Amino acid sequence: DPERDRLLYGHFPPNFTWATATAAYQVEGAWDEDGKGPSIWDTYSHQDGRIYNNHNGDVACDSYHKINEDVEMLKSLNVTHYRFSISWPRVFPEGVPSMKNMNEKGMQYYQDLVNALIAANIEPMVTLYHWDLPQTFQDTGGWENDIVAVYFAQYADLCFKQLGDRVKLWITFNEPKVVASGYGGARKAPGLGHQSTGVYRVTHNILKAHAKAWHVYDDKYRKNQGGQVGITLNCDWAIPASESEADRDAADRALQFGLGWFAHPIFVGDYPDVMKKQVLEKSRAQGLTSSRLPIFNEDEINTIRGTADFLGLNHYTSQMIAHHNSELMPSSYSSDQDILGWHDENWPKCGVSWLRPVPWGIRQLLKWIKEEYGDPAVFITESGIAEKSDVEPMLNDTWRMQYYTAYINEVLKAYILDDVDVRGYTAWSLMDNFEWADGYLSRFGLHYVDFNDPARPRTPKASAEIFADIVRNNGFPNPQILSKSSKYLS
Ligand code: GBH
Repeated sequence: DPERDRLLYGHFPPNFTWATATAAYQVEGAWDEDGKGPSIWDTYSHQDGRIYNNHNGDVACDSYHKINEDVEMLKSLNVTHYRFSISWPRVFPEGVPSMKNMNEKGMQYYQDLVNALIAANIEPMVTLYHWDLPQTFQDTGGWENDIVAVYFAQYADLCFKQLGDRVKLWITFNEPKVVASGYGGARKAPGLGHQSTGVYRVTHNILKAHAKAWHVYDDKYRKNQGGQVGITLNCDWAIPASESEADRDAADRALQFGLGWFAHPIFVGDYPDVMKKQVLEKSRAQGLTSSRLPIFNEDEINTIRGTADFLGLNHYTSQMIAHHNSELMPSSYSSDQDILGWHDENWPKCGVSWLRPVPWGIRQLLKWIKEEYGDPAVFITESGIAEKSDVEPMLNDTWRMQYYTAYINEVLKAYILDDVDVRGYTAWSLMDNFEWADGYLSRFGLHYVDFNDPARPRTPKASAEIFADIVRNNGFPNPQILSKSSKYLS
């Protein structure tokens, strides 16, 4: 690919969406203030040994009390949008949503945040679910219990009703794959080990919940509010380890299990064929009479198909993928795929082991999505890189400048050279925050946060200036008018 390592000068479309993202549990703090109910992440973080150094999100960045500070940071980055999430148990402490059950003070925080953003000419992009399920629902099975899908639609309905006059971009779920992993043995709430069946039941219900929420918007709000509702999926690009057919099929399976699991039901209808075949065959070989992957009936297939006005994509890294005959037992989402994935040793490292920058991977994935799902509108809803608190340089984060410059330039190639309908780019994250099982050890922010200081001061890292420069230029000006960011492209 001759374009791969070359810099492309050019601009994104005039209405391109530039954003940074956060999530409620990772930044808000105030975990039990003003009537907020506990979420599964409060419960999980408060258990001994779950999180690095037993950190938790009790205070986090204290964003619940720092609307002005957060908006000032956003202004300094020139962004057009801010992606944040609503904490379900902050607005409905018992989980069950109704106007009667609404926690006025909790909802007021989001009202104030939305108003402050709009006053600053920054549009909100709101995620309804970034992993913090009300604990009350977990006590009856959480996402493995299909009634939660019904409650989710009611929750979405009331959020549209309260905020939809000003919020025009809604994301139902952030990374359902990761939500499910919390039931399948990953270091995520609720921390269960229901690996081989739990993960599939969870996502089955999340797909139903997503579709219900989209239909609520479509039926009740779209006409008057005129917004869009999508879903955010995370996926690494999959590079076949060799030219062999087996490895190319394996890379395709990685994408079908990784992205197709959700994108296929939503953009095409039903789970990907290869996933249905693979899990059924494995299940039979294991002695089960039916597949561990649940089955959608015709009605469900039709209700879920077509329920995304856009695809949100969280993309950080790529993997080499080879075919691998997994052991039959124990069964898991991972072994169901019959693949082996790894990072090429030449890719640079960063502060988290799962992430190595491969800028050209984002362009390949965007092209794949365009072809596979009929050219949907795509917003990159997260992308970024981390340093480790104690080891790496904090403010002079040259490698983050390189990361954003190179990744965004590859997104530009997807737009200009491949004609991908990419609508926006979002940096993860506005500031360092509670990085789930890593606690405050891994830092993804464009702003440094001092977690030892009760005031949680925010300081721009060097990358903040470069990101703001790219945003101000809406891309990469031509060689005659070099932008600051261009020097990070070789
Ligand atoms: C995003 O997930 C999340 O949406 C965001 O909240 C988070 O802060 C951000 O990434 C940075 O991590 O530890 O080896 O088991 C990105 C997808 C999926 C990447 C789970 C890390 C765990 C790998 N993530 N994965 S490992």
